Amino acid sequence: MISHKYEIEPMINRRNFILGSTITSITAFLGLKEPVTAKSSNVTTEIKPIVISTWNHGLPANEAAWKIIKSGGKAIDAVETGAKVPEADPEANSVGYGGYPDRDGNVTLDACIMDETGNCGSVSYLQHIKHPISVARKVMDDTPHVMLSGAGALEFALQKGFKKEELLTDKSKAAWKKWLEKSEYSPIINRENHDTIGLLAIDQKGDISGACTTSGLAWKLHGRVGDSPIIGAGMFTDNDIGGAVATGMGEAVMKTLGTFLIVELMRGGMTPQEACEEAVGRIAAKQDYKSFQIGYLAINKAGEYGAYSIQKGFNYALHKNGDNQMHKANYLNK
Ligand code: SD4
Repeated sequence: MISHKYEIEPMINRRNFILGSTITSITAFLGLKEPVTAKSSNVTTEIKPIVISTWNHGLPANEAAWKIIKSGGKAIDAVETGAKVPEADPEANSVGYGGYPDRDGNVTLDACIMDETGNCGSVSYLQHIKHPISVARKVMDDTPHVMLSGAGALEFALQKGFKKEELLTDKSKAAWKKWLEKSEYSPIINRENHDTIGLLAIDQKGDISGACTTSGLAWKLHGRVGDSPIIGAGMFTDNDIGGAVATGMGEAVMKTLGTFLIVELMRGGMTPQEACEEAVGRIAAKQDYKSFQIGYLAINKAGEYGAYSIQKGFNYALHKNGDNQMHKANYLNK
């Protein structure tokens, strides 16, 4: 297991390493530049660019992210660009524009982003801005802070040139009105009326970044903030080790700082799959896990990935070796 810092091999040395014709032709197929290797101590590992993200809306998000990776761009730009796809999609009723509102009819958004240097930014309880992930990026890039919330986050976004918009679509409003008829909050196990997007990417330099964005639980209490904007809960990356993202009932993730835990478990030697399973196990050990869903995705520096959830039905999009496909995660509650 890789638990050490990688360095990019100088161009001149690359050819001395084990990059055979197969790798070269795969790379050509992907349209990537010449293969790059990463080296630590005496171990040389081929860098394997990858994008992985939660749920069905991960497929178009991965496509957008992969375009950036393929052209030699940075993982941080890839995950931001990918996250913006469902944020802008009115049919994605759990993210950004068109997201289901809280029980009082307000669409309130949470998002966070983290780059290869360990820098990160986040917004919580942000209203009227279609792309909270880009506001989180501005918090990261342009301020000494990590998180801005509520009215202050909105003010900051407007100062940065973001447009104030109505995010509640007619369709989401109609769904809310229907819910109001009974005003009962009864989570459906798989969706719980929400499907956050979390993305992780490794670029051609081997750098890792992550992003997570959501409108949170539908019909939540006004003011409720979930795990998605919390660094180490909804998403965490460490460029030496790997990264993880979470989806599902945010309260359970926050109680265990799930994505930080996964990265630390990988640092300790677990594979991404083992780490996701252990993190789900930590929740199951102390919480009534049969009543809610949590899904985790993780990648490590070697480009290996893992996925695990509490309940059946968690799926994810994986862009790897030029192929963008949906996969079903294994799960605990059988
Ligand atoms: C939240 N974790 O607000 C988010 C929601 C989510 O799939 O992930 N939905 O609790």
